[in-house]
Amino acid sequence: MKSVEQRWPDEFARLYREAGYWRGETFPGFLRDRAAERPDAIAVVDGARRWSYAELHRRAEAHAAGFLALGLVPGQRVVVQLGNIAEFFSVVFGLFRAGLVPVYSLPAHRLTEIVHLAQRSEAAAYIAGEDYDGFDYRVLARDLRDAVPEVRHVVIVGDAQEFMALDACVADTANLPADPDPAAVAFMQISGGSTGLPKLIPRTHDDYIYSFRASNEICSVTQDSVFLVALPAAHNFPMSSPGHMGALYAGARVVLSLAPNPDFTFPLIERERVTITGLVPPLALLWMQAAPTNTRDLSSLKILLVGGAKFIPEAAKRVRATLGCQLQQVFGMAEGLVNYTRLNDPDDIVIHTQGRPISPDDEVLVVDDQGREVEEGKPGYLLTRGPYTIRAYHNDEAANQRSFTPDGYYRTGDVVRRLAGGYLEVLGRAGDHINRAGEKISAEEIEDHLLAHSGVFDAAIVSIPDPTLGERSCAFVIAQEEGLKSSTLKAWMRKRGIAAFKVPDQIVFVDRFETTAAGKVSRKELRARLRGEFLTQNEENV
Ligand code: OOB
Repeated sequence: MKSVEQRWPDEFARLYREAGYWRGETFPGFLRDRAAERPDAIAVVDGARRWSYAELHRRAEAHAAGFLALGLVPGQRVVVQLGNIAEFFSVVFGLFRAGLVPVYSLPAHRLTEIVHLAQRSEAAAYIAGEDYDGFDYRVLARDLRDAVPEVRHVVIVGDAQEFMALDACVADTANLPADPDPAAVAFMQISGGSTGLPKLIPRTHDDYIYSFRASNEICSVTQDSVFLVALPAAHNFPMSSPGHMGALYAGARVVLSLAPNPDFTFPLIERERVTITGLVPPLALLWMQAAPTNTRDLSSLKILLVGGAKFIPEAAKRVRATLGCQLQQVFGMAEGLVNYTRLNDPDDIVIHTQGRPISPDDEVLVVDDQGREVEEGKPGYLLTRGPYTIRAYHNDEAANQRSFTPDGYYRTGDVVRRLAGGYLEVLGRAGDHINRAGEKISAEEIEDHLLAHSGVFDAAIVSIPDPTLGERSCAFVIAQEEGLKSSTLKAWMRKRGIAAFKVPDQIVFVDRFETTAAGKVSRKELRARLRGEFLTQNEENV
């Protein structure tokens, strides 16, 4: 079994420690501290359930012992697929405490993605809720166990049927091991990258805690804050910018919403006096649209973070007038680097830029095709390294070769302009992925799925601008089966067990892909041309 590591060269690690970014804190360590300092303060609100810091800590410890009693060994990976429920926190803090490494998947993921994550991480266990949003994860668990027998343990929150119930997964905490090493990998996030299947992003206690501790300062999160988790809790953005982890670090209150739309969130904001939350642009638009007819009291909301995809200036301008709160744009990535507009920035910066890096030691390069730095104000590819940006993906040599420079910069794949003061404006992507309401979809991954259908001769996926989603996916398909319909293909894709957001929004059948005279064309060029042709033909409809 490969161990999970994330290593910075010694001289960088030394610098990051000396500068006080890496302080040797751990997830279980800070939860224990908060539970000791403010045991009765409410940590997590889930519907009618309110867990204090003491309660969350007690549950996490009991589960940590329970997980180890199953036979799991510190260092092993556990795929976690939980929605926005309180147990998300007792489970992940239990895993942290036991030195086990959560691999965060999304509730939308289905068998194909979960199998991939389990295999790539060599997971020994899977933890999910009985159902969420109408989907039964016990069925997925059975299929997973058939496909990947190495996943020996399944723990289910709620009615576990033949599996182990989370409530029963508790044991005496007397023999718990010491807290994990702060330099060790605490968990793995998944990348929304451009190529192939999702990659695994190992984040350490030291680096991740730094990112949200510093985010708390930038977003003025204190123990009096109330953070609303409207987006899926397992996403990096609502987790750490400043996110639920930032909120728990501050000793603040985390309020969970089962869905991100105003019907769910506005009543929660009123009831819990929510002060801060984060949204992707399409949801921010939805909230702004709902605000004029809204009857709920949203006056407690002070800060709205918007990120995950480009928030257009016209929309950014309207946040304060419609929702009565201050906007902070956030441009981040699960691999590390996060940029924020600051609370005291002038409106012009807040509206037109995606912020500047968290850390004085975030190194940012904006380069041309030859890797040479471009002048300030000129577009280029964004490269970065720093105290919370990974140096490698887990167990993926090919991706590491592609995604990191020899001197350790991460190639973000984003095209940006650097402006005065280090502010960044995001202009687009170099790679071929679709940013669908903040969910990143790899064109290659979906093409591979389509090509697996016997009626498909060839397929290319492109992103099309969409007024609500920001971007939607469009598949160009050359059929080799008479009468193949897009509804059939979509239904077939859903049955293959992939996240619904990856099923193409639109399928266009074509006779052939025009190639150059030489007959050779890169997928990238092909996608660009198909997209261009689509946009010219459908100008008024996009
Ligand atoms: C966040 O993380 P990921 O890993 O799902 O996606 C990262 C990518 C970036 O490379 C960029 O292409 C895009 O999402 N992105 C934005 C953006 N924020 C992210 N593009 C334009 N404008 C923005 N404000 O999406 C994420 C992680 C932490 C905080 C915020 C977002």
